[in-house]
Amino acid sequence: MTEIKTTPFDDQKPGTSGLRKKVGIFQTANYLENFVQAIFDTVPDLNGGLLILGGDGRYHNDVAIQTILRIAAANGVARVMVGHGGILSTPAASNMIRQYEAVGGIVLSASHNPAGPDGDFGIKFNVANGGPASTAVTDAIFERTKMIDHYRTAEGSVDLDVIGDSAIGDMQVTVFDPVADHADLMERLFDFDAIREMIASDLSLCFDAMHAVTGPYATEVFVNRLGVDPDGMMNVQPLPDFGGGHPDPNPVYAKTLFARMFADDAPDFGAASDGDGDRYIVLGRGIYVSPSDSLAVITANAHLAPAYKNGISGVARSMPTSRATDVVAKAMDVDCFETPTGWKYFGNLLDAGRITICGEESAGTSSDHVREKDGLWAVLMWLNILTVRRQSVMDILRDHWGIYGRHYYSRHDYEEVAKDKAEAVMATLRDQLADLPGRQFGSEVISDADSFTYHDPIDGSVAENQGLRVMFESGSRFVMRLSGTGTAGATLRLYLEAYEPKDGVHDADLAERLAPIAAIADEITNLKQIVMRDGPSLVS
Ligand code: VG1
Ligand code: CO
Repeated sequence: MTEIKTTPFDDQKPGTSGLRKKVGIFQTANYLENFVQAIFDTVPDLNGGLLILGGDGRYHNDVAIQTILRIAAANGVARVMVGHGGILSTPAASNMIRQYEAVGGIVLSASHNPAGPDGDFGIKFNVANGGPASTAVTDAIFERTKMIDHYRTAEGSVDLDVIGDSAIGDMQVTVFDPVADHADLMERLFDFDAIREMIASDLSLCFDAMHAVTGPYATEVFVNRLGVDPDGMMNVQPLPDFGGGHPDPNPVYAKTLFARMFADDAPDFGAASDGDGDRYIVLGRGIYVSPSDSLAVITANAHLAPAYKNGISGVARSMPTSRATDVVAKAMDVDCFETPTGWKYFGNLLDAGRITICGEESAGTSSDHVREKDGLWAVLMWLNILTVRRQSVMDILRDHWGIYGRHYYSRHDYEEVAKDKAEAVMATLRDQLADLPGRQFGSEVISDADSFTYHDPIDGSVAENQGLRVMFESGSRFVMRLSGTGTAGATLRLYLEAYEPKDGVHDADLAERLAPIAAIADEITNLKQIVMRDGPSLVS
């Protein structure tokens, strides 16, 4: 064991989902080392314990894993379990931590952000429940990075391509195949026999893994266990640069899948996942299911899947996620919690058994089977629902809107704008919040406006400044917040939502239906003028 002198970096504060920076920053001498040592300093239980380690396979993954293994050995970790080839999806990591009772896990991912030498890299620490560390823990790690003056490291490395046991110093290293455990878990939750039968008889399916981590997991589940024709599987080979693509499953970046699902000979069902396998999208023939709607449909239908047949204890959604799920929860008479953006805020509710299902507008949905969002889980949940209802995706959505009404929903991202400009937009809105209620814009009257504060009902912690909300009497809403996952400039997110009651018009054009709310948001915040853009750079 050697102690290496180092000096702090001042920018190691984790964001919504870990520390994310350009690859070049992570390649700076001691940058990764400092952050990893700060984790070990903050979580002393890792000494003598089991650590789960892996990443989404992006560029620099393998190098970073060897560095972390050496630091782990020097900090007294008893055993590390690493995904084969250093690859581990985020939901599989969460499952491994729980299944093998690890003290925690380190997941290397920048999720949907592009990869490669000029792309992004990220590191996230998950705790013993399998979920992302709470803000209290990430704040403590950040404090530690500001005063770090040395890190510990050992000699050695491990061949990540060979499954089996080896060692670095006294630390045992096990390279394992993570795919089977996750597939087994899915098989315990869903009715694979019924899904296999439906796929064999009357459901055509295609799945796009976007050259990211989900490929092997999806192949095992869909092809090997459910009999899907391999022709339906797209981009299943994980690549360090994601094939030059952008593994963010949305209408813009999953263009090929969208084209396929909107073609005349489209399959019945389409889905995709993101860089680290925690997000998903679902499409039917000629229809894209908005992630907020997907959460609501899953909430209303989860009891159709074996593991959820006794109902759900409650549900939670992140604040900017549409309120479609709230309407379902009310009808089912279960609690619906509204949490800040980021999966870490669901952990306490899941651990306490207050919720069974939770999700975000950004295409993450999951349940209490792990403590991360789980893309494949959500896709399988849809398939399980289809086996029972025997309807098209489009008919399921139409039925849903006919019962609960429709929340037209869209997110407008203004990416890579100057930080001061993005902050000026937020300040413009924040300064008006108190005066907005009662004001009329066209046919819309504002009922409420605030800055979202979350009071965790389990541990009493408070999270302030989690986004600005403007609510209308019609049930419509817009929300504005700054992204906490970007690596260049600031990304301003504008979330638009318009409510149409159950007997209203459910097949209007999405952009047209939301245009009045977008115009009001722009008028109040002066957004386009301040950031000097004609419109968003990404609509999802
Ligand atoms: C985004 C999403 C958020 C998600 C987070 C991590 O955060 O909005 O819902 O939890 O990414 O997802 P932000 O702060 O940029 O809005 V992932 O798939 O990158 O682990
Ligand atoms: Co992700």
